[in-house]
Amino acid sequence: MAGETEKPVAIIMGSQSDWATMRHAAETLDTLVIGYDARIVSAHRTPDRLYAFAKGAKAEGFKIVIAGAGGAAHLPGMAAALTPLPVFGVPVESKALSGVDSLHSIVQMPAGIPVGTLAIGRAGAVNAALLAAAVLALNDTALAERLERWRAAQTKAVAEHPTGDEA
Ligand code: RP5
Repeated sequence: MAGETEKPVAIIMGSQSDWATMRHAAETLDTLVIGYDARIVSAHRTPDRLYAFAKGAKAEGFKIVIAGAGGAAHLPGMAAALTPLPVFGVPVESKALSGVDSLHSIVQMPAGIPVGTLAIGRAGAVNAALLAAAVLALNDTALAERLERWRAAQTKAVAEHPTGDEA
């Protein structure tokens, strides 16, 4: 069970196969020293688990839910319908349609139930974690400083000129 401040982020995903993508959200949270709990919660295969998780997420102490799913990706939207917490959706790259199906499933929410939708795949997973960090940093000065340092390091790491033989 997540503590009130120890694990403010829940990372949920529709399948074990989503972990290859969602682990990038976890690693980004690790870098910023933000606690999280990662769980497999499928809207289609484990609907009762989804209902129990989403209804209880706030009481568990979570502040933000990051939800990744692929294909007919109902997980973020269903979670958002069942919890008052902010939900950030990560479209997982699917084999059949390269994640465009996931993106459309997650981004096209009807007015009234928002899901903050990120990019397909790794970029979306990383950015979901960074967005969660930015929200949590509003009430956490130490985290705000860590996030600022992370961004400064990223800027510093960009070379002015490319290297290698590629044209
Ligand atoms: C979705 O179906 C999952 O989010 C996953 O992206 C996709 C495929 O799942 P597996 O068949 O690999 O378990 O529910």
